[in-house]
Amino acid sequence: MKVAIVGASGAVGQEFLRILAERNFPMDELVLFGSERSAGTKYNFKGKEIEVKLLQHNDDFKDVDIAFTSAGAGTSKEFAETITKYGAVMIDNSSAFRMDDDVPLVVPECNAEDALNRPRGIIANPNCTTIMMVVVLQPLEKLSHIKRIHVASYQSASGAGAAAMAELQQQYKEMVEDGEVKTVKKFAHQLAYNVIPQIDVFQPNGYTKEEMKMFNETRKIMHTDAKCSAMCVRVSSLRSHSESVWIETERPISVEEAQKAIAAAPGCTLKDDPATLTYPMPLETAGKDDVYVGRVRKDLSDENGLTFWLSGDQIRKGAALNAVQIAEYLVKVGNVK
Ligand code: 2RA
Repeated sequence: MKVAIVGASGAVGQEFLRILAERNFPMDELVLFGSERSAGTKYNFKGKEIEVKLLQHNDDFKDVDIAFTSAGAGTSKEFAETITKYGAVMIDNSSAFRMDDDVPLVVPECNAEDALNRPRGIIANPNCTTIMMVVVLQPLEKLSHIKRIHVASYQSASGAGAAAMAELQQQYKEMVEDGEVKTVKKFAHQLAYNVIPQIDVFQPNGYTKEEMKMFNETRKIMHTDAKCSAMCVRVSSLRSHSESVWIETERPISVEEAQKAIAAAPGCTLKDDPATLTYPMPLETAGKDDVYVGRVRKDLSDENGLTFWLSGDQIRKGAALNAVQIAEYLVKVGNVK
């Protein structure tokens, strides 16, 4: 088994290295690819130095079985043919192919089998905010069909990449040292000591692209007709996204039923005890694999409504971990090359 990481120097690329090592992913060789800026950089993987190769249109992917790509939608589109032409499975972290009919969009806890039907050799990894929400919606959908979803997100700097995380830290430093923020490049506005009610670009309907991803991707992953109305907000936490979710189900679900289903669901951890001020927070969920859920309660405005809070590491379950879990599923069912 030969595995490639495209975009090895990015926040998600670096997480791939850690997760593949931690989970002892079954492989004989790992190759790293990157842009001109990162080519030549060496990274340690299980005690061995691996040098990043320049991503080019050549035969470098001939023997590759699985390629994890995380270098932006433009690169994924440009290199998809080069990466897949000899049969490699491309598990793509960008938004390039997510809504294409001939590309499965997979969260293993929800629709692992969809990964087996990939006419173009590409499997898309969903948007981080969507991944974390559907992992929790899936066990609730089994209790009663979810008709409607409202969600407000609290997304950390990490969602915008490693440089954005560094910029947030720089902004806090500038505030302390100079009394004002001078560096504002990665976000539309200063993020330190602020929240920004915009993630990605605005669409003609007034929603942002991030918000429309939650609407469209949720339907594709869960094979559902549920409608999801989202408000996505960037907050000044460093890593791990959180979400406030309201659902309306066909029949009322009790808090106890929901808590039990969430606690038993793969990929979810219930952390819900108001008496001891126990609920998930990004500071604690950063670096963890599961999506953590708390504050489960009835929606006071809707008899069939339930509301809860979730928090999970956007770089892990929201990106690299989900992709590795897709690959683990393909290995398990013997469906790689
Ligand atoms: C963000 N969801 O947090 C995006 C990353 N895909 O910016």
